[in-house]
Amino acid sequence: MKLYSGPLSLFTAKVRIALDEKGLAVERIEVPFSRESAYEPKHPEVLRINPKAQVPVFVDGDLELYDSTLILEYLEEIAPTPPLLPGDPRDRARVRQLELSADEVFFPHVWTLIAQRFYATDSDTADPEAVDAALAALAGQSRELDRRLGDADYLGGAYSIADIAYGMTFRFATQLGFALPDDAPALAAWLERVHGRPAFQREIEGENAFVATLLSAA
Ligand SMILES: N[C@@H](CCC(=O)N[C@@H](CS)C(=O)NCC(=O)O)C(=O)O
Repeated sequence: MKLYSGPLSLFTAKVRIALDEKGLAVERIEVPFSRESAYEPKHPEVLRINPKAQVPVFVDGDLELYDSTLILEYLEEIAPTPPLLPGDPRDRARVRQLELSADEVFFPHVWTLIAQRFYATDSDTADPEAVDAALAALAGQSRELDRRLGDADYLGGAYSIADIAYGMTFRFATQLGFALPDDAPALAAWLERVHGRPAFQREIEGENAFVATLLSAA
């Protein structure tokens, strides 16, 4: 199995963590990435396999897959233990919905922070109003997640792909200056629990090492 992987790609990180949680070994091919050129030039295999030209791309023999959500589904099918989806169909659907909302409802505001605070570093391109709106939206969604968690340890009851997706997305948000609201204590405890998992720790160490190389090259 092969994973075309972006060193700082949040969506690839979801796959890296799921592989680690399941104890699956893959050949990892890092695609070009820099702060100046982002994902250019594109890796030729990524261009060939993914019409969206994005990572992650996953290859298992003659199966070629793109999109982190679909890759996570496939990993669950081929390696159901330890499970990252619940057994009950209604609970599975809820977890899938949460995983999708991490990518499509929460992440777009994190993307604003990435665009504004990681890529657009000069005052001509920076848009402080967009940043304020993104931070407010993230705070609102954080409070909803806090209410949803209540006394539960994980978003879907047991640890799942929803925790992987939100756990990584919150990491990017907090790295880029988002602070969890003070009135979301269950969420803060959840984030600490998720980030404390060995698979998250290894992912975070790898990302920190890559960021250190970016900073030392700057
Ligand atoms: N929905 C896709 C999103 C993938 C995505 O946005 N990948 C980013 C890196 S995190 C990428 O390759 N960006 C380069 C580009 O869009 O040109 C997934 O879940 O895999």
